[in-house]
Amino acid sequence: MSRIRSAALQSKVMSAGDAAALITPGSTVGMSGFTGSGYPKAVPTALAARMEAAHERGEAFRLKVWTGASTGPELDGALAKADGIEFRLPYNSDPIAREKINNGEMEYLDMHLSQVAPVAWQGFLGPLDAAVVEVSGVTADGELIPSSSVGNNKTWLDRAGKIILEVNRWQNPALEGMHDIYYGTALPPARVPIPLVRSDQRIGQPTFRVDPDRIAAIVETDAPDRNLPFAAPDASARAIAGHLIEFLQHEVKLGRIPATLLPLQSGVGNIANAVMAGLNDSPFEGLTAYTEVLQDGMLDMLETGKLTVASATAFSLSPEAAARLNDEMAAFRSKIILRPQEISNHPELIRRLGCIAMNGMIEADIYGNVNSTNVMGSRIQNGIGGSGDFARNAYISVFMSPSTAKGGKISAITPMASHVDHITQDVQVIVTEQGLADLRGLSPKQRAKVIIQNCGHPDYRDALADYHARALAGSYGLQTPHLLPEALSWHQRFIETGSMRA
Ligand code: 0RQ
Repeated sequence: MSRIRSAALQSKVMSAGDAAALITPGSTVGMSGFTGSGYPKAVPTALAARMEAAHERGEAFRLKVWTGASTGPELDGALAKADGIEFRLPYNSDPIAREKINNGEMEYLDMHLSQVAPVAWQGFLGPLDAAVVEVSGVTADGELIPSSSVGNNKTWLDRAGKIILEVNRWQNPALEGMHDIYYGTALPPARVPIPLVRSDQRIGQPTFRVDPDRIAAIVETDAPDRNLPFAAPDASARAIAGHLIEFLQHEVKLGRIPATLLPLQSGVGNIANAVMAGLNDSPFEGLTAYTEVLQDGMLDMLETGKLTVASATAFSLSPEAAARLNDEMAAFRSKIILRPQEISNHPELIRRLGCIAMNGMIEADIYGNVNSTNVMGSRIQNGIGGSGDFARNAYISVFMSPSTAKGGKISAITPMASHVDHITQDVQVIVTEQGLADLRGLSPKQRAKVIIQNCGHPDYRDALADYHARALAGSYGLQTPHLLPEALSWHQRFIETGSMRA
């Protein structure tokens, strides 16, 4: 049975190739997609083929591409490979696109994910010529049933000159009713409080509204989301999870947070997943999540009942977990709410709910400034994603990483961060497999002692302590002591010798 229940819209169905031909070189296109979920699959692939053909004829064909966050190989991978992206926002984790960005062949604006929709409305990014949005169905009265991510789709659908829909039959029909699309946002001075006070609250409607006259094409697809499998938690990830859970238990014991904790936000990746696995085995009960993406660990916790509700903007599941969710979507629907990313990541709501934010990092310096994005200060890994939205506004903001990277050749704790995404004021707890540094209420010099002692790897700890001691003796000022010619020398040594070790 067709997923397009509106007879009027059935007439707009065409092939991916014909739909792709509606997008002209140089235009700005807003696409759906958040992690490997809910991104369009057929039209970008057809677009990449058109780009390659144009380039062979010696014609230019590149686009400015906006999305929710990262997407899949059929979108970022295919377009980057075709050399078809001139400008990309707000997040990328595709390896081909990453290479192009780091080679200077693609412009990339790495943004706080909560700010993308409001910034698009402000208008300085220029017009949005087209939207290519995956949905899981169209209702009889022409409203759109969102897919496995919401991202910025509401904004793309509201603002794009023309709309191309991919209606993906692979998405579970039981997704219908899971989403909460809030239509009450506005730019100042018309902006009003967002009436959400609990993670499990619905404040919007389950579908996107759209003017059917603006829909230029509908492409029917049957293609899976492609997310990467998670590595099983290794010893280091388990140790990080252990330190963090012990810390949370201690906070509960002291009465600083309730026994059900506060709404959890967890980043993506191996360590974040290990923390969720650890929480699933912990004595905590009745937990809630107000987060950006829902990954395997949270799905497990929803299944065991440890987690009563999870609010997010997208699924970020391994293929096995996605299959499990798909099998039991109807049962999960009452426990999961997917919202636009301007709501899932909204500073007002994160501050009100008092989220416990737990995100990965590339490096932290001895004063607790955190680099989430730029390796050796200049090579982008992914992007800031939602980490800034959550870290600044959280009740407790935690950053975690193994204490070394690249087989021990890089220390994740450095004298000075080579790039700063999260200033020391936004970083309250740092955790490595070595231990946890609770930085709340500490001055920079006090922070340095705790970070070096608790989080530094033994191979680098003495060198960190030595740097700090010499900085205390020779710094221009003593608030945040540094020896400037030496502060980034560990990074320079890595670039020159392949190791930070002296
Ligand atoms: O690279 O794959 O080439 O080996 O970074 O590192 O250790 O697997 O850890 O998957 O948790 O990612 C910060 C990148 C950590 C992630 C970051 C290299 C390392 C490896 C991955 P390889 P790990 P994770 C909300 C939260 C920003 C967005 C965010 C991230 C690769 O957490 O992108 O927080 N965060 N979103 O080798 C050089 C170092 C390194 C390093 C790690 N110090 N130097 N390379 N790596 N540390 C969710 C969303 O926004 C969707």
